[in-house]
Amino acid sequence: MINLSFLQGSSYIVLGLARSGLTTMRALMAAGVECVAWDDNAETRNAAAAAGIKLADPDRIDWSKITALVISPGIPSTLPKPHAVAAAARAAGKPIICDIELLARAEPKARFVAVTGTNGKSTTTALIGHILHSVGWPSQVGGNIGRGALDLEPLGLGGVYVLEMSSYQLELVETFRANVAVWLNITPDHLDRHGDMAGYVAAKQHVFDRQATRDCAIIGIDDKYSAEVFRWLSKRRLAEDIAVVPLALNRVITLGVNYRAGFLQDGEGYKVEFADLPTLPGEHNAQNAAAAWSAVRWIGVPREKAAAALRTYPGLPHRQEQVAAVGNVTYVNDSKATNADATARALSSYKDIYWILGGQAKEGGVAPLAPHFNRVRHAFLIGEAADLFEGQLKGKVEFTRCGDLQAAVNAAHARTQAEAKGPAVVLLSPACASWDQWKSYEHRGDAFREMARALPGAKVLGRAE
Ligand code: UMA
Repeated sequence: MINLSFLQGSSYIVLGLARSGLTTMRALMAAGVECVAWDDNAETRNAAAAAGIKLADPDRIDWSKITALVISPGIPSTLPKPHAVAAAARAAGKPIICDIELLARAEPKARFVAVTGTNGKSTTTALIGHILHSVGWPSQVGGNIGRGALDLEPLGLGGVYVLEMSSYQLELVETFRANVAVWLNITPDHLDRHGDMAGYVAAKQHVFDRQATRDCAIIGIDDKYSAEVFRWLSKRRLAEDIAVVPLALNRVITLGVNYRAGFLQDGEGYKVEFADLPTLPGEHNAQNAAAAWSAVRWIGVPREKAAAALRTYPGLPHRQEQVAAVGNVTYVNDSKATNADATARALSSYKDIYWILGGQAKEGGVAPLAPHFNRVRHAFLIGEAADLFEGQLKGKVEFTRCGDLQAAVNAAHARTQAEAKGPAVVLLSPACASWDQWKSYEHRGDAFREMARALPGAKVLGRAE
């Protein structure tokens, strides 16, 4: 846990009591810092009170005595409508920050790597953490990837915090400075919280705030918004002496890293091949690897060691995670793919796909995935989106309406046993949120993993979750 005793004498309100808020309260309380908390969910509040957390009464907060509001990133402080406590904090002129700001203040001697982007940020964050761990570099991984920033261990001088940072968190820091800022890509997402695409880009762009001499900005430049941000960064590089490392798909770029599936080449011409790794399939993972490579090289990891560590990356659950094999058929859990863009990445990584999709559809459904339909042997529809997806697949991909995930796994198993000749993939990549039938994408992915491993003749692949 991060030591916050330097905050003694100040007073905080913590809003939201899930992963971020709970760890913040624990760290503040352990350090003897005055703090109270609130959560709109009564059950969560009661559980927190039972664990010794002092609750605030949101209608009776004396803001004159409060130093700052520490808000959970999932709670809006501006758009679409500020939470009442956030609005009150703003009216009282109090800062609204997140846990990562407190981590930055608590660890002024450590270095920080911040990873952002619409897709790939968890993999890149985990990959950087894996490489640093493999070479014995003192480091900790947290943030949006799932571990609250104040739950991490103190590192001090020489240590490196590797933080996945969402657009929400980037809007809630004041002094945080990323010594290495990684921007992977950007496509429309979370527009309700940022108003429009320009607002979303601006929020993510905060990852480069306060960067100064000897810091490094790593940026994927394959989409038009990111290419624009790269142009802005390039001007800044000259003015502020920041290293800027562009990453580009399959084209040679000076002072950058180019990549394609299973392969990257750095600005010095050094090539790293990691083809055939089940944990890093596809071009999108090559971008993640190129970003992680650039980050650890900047930190100081020798390139041979970084290359060796890329090859031992174990992968993350629910992201193209190989969970089981029945003969030649591999079962892949990509439950984290809750939008078409993420599913496109999975579809482009395999051939002969038996595709399980559906849930709560996002705008546009699976229409943007049409260029990948030729890789799909059969689709199995689940959840609320079945009507919409049926219309979008009709005449293009053979499909079966299955209702729920168990029925889809059974149907996919039966069909692959009957018709798959060579290697094939049963891919759960829903392109939908899970909430119509599951608590979360993790819940859905865990269920898929169990179902696949329970099939007759199944061999367990990957980690034993
Ligand atoms: N709550 C209220 N009032 C509200 C809304 C929520 O009291 O109006 C309460 C809820 O009852 C709940 C808590 O706030 O108890 C939830 O807060 P939260 O949504 O911030 O959830 P945490 O568990 O604290 O998780 C947050 C991040 N969540 C979001 O940004 C939505 C986690 O990212 C992050 O891993 C975690 O902090 C630790 O840093 C998740 C995420 O979905 C993975 N991120 C988005 C994404 O990746 O797309 C940005």
